[in-house]
Amino acid sequence: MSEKVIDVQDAWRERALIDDAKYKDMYTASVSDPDAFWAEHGKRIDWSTPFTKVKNTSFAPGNISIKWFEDGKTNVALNCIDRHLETRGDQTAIIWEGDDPNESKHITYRQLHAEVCRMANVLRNRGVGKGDRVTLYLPMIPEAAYAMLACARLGAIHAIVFGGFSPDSLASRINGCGSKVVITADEGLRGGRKVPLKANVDEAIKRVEKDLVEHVIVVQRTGGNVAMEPGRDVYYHEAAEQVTDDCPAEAVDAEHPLFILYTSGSTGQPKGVVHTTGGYLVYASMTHQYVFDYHDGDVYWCTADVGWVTGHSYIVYGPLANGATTLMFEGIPTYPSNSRFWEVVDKHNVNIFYTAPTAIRSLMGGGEGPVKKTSRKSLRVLGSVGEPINPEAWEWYYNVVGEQRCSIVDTWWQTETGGILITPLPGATKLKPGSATRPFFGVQPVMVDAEGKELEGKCEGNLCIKDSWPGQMRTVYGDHERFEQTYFSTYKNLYFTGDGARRDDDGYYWITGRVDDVINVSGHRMGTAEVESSLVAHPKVSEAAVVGYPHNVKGQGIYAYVTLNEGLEGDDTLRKELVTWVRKDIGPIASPDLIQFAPGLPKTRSGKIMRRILRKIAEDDFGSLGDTSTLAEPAVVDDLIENRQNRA
Ligand code: 6R9
Repeated sequence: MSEKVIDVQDAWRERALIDDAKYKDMYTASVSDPDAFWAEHGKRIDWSTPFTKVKNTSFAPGNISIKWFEDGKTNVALNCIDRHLETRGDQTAIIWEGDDPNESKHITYRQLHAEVCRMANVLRNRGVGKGDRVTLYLPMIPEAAYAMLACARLGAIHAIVFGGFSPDSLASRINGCGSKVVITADEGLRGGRKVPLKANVDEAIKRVEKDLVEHVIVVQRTGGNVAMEPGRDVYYHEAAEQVTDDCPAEAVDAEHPLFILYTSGSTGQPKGVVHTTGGYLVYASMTHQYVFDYHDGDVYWCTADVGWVTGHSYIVYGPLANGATTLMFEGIPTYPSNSRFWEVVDKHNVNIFYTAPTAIRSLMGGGEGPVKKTSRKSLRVLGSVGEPINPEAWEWYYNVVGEQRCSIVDTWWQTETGGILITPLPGATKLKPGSATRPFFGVQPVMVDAEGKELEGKCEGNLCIKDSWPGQMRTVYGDHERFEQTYFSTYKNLYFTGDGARRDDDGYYWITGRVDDVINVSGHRMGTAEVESSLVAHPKVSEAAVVGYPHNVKGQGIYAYVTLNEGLEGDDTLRKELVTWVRKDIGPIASPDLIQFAPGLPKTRSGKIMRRILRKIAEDDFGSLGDTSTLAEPAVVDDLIENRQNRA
């Protein structure tokens, strides 16, 4: 709990789009008359048919309905590409930096237009049109952005699956949204290692509904030898030779879906979060401009992967809608050395840099040397996203990376929110290390206690949002009831974020992390239920309970309590077997860090696992287990403590 306050520096304020007075004025306007505010800011994108209606939203029980700009028509690709051609056709839209430091290229807006049109024509020739779902399973190569924008151009809906997910996870997502077309690459390349993407797609397709996937389009990245199924699979470069680079953009309704992105929740399998066209683009572009204080000519770099929402909103859609130069990085922060991020900053004169606390913490481990040997003079704004940033990492980012010259924006948001909701603005907000500070325009955070009572002033509780903003998700794909249940049933008339937070005397928010059964591992969301169901599917496992525990680099690690079938003994070999099992089943990001074999789990008399106790033991903080009187068998707790795996 750092009480340090860092004032807005004159240099930040002088060049900034928004200063404190302007923030206050605009914020007040945005919440007192949202219709007028968003009617004005809705014009930041081009509309084929202008909207006359602005906000039409309801969080009322039984009637959750979110619509913005609903009678307007537009197209995201037109906004991200075509409208810039006249003024900035020759400006770089995307700087691509390969995994290998000797490989990079610049793609102008004019080139982007041609590439996206080609990709759209390749899709169109395979029957893809408005409303069709297309699954993307791609590495961080420009074709990932082309494919997203090509779908948008046709009014098709992309569903990106992060390249680190297993064939099984990919299969359930292809099935879930019913994609007839999959776009992938032969292999990915990260940190000098190859990722067998096409082979994974082949495995996945064996597990999806028969005959669902009609076409697999394969971008050649490494040139590796991959199996190609005649009639189904085609190399992208071959298909692209057959088409022109001219493709009309389909004007769609503001509420037409742009993409589906699967994300983990506290129960069941991942949900398909649906984002639509108009409101999403207005919100993504506006937050990108103001939060990063983006000015024409700036070079902006977000290190996320397009497989996550941050890549959608802040590598592709927000920046390109603003006519920005956005850098796309294929590699990892530690390859070929710990200096890589900063070398890339110098190579491309990056002004705005946006990454995750886990990356900062892992680089901190390597000391200041690898940072200091680079210049970083071009940097002006440093962003953080994905998990709470601890004050030590914040200070290192500020002092060492930014040399106290750059403002830090700790941006809190979620897949569901489409864009940043709580954040400093560089020219407006005094900073407190570890705090995401204040709400963005139109966002009304509300703190509630466990009973749903609204808390006033300084407090600690559960973070909810009172009213809709244009970037909000609209539904869970194919399951609106689950949408209502997950986000609007816990507290009436409020969107519940799943996060806990504290609010201080200045009205600043300090996000403390998830209060539900979601763990955040290196900024990646994982549902404990998903890991548990993977573990219990192993033939030797009878029961499993998974919790998060504090991890120095990852933020949270995955701690699994596993009960084996009668008569079986756990050992390190079985531990490894279970880790491999989960990696294969879900993907490497779900690998348990610690596994404790537990003859019994602490349960209430009604059979509910008492996760609170399991969390405490996993945290190595068993002195304060709280009330254990409702346990069916109190003795299991002693065994759990004795054999705990995290002796911090
Ligand atoms: C954008 C993104 C969302 C969850 C969210 C929260 C955590 C994200 C944060 C943060 C503290 C920040 N989170 N940003 N916690 N400070 N600046 O990460 O989306 O993958 O859906 O994760 O991440 O717990 O609820 P997503």
